[in-house]
Amino acid sequence: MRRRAAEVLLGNWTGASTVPSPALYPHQWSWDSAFIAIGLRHLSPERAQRELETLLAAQWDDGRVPHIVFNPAVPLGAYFPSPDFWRSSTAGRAAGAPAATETSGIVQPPVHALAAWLVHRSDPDLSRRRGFLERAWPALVAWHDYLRRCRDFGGDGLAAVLHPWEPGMDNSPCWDEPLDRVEPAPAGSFRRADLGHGDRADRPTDLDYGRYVALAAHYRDHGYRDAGTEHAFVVEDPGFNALLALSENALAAIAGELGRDAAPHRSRARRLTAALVERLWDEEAGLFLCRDVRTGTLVRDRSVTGLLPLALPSLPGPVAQALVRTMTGPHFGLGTACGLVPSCDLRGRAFDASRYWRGPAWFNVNWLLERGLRQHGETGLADALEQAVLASAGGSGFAEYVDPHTGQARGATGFSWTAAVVLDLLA
Ligand code: 9YW
Repeated sequence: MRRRAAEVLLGNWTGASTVPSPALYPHQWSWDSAFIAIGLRHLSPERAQRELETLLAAQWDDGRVPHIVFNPAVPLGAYFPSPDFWRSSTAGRAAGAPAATETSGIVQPPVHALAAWLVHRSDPDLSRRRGFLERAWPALVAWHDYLRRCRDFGGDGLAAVLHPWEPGMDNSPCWDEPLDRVEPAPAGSFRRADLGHGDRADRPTDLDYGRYVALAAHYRDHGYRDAGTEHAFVVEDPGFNALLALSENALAAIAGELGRDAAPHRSRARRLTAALVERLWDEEAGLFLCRDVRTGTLVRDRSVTGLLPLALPSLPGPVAQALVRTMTGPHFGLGTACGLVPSCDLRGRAFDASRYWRGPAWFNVNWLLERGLRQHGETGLADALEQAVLASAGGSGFAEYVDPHTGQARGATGFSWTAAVVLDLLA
């Protein structure tokens, strides 16, 4: 199993970073690289450091870490939206996009400080010799500062996402309502590349894509400015903010290693955790919900993003216990209907066992939940989930995602973060 996972991960290495999937996603993706580095550290701590360094080298001057760093050697038609759509080096100039590297202009969940800390710990001597944390520190701090300074649209200390690609769960049912306001780009105005590599039934719909394109084009046409631009889609996502809090804790640990002041980062992690509970916790649903900032209302759909705060060590005990009940109850079925936690409510109006983030189980998310369970003393459930992740990843050819009922592969196989979390669990 370890050998097969290593083959996947090393096979997807391009020389400076790792692609999520050679055919479907032939560039570098932000949160993929964080999970990849967490797995890669068990094969080559130096490569794991380089994975993160390559990503952080494409950071914008305003602090944002772009969701895609494009490989100039890959033909434009291989992935859509390609660099000529995002035009970061020109359209993103005022926001400080790099001049020599093409990137997207949106972001993904901030798992990077956590990844950097875990990578450091896998070989502290090498890390110190290469000055890995010392060099990553300013970039990681600027990244979190960007989210705090530019993305607090709700004014409550939580970071908001401006595009369904930003929380990393593209077609989650939670975005249906806020996306209703978005006029889709006309069908003939763009060409999807993803359908050449995946089953249409496993992917977002054309209507979804029309809206993704319209939102991204609007952001681009306003110079990727956050303030002073009318944004149709503004959402507070619990998973995104839980990962930010987790990464603030990691920054505190990194600060300790570097002899810097850890206190501000610890207190930010505490404040984020408190804001999550205050603003997004829903007692009746038994999980965190997303908030549509434009209307000020909570979105009622249950998504796995609402379970991710379980990864936070300082979550109040009763909240953690309620999350465990929800995870193992009829809506997510862990240990009964499902071996892995599905991406959304098994009983929800939109559940679809094949379609991307509307039902299938994903491995990065289950890795985070396994850590959360362990952290909150649920050893039996964590052990069972760990075994299920390993069996399901191995049995599906390291699939991108799986049918949560049958474990059957969906999307691409030989997927990097699936192999990476396997390596980490086996270590
Ligand atoms: C896209 C690369 C990315 C992941 C996202 C996933 C998908 C589609 O693939 O995004 O075109 O960016 O939803 O979480 O990072 O694996």
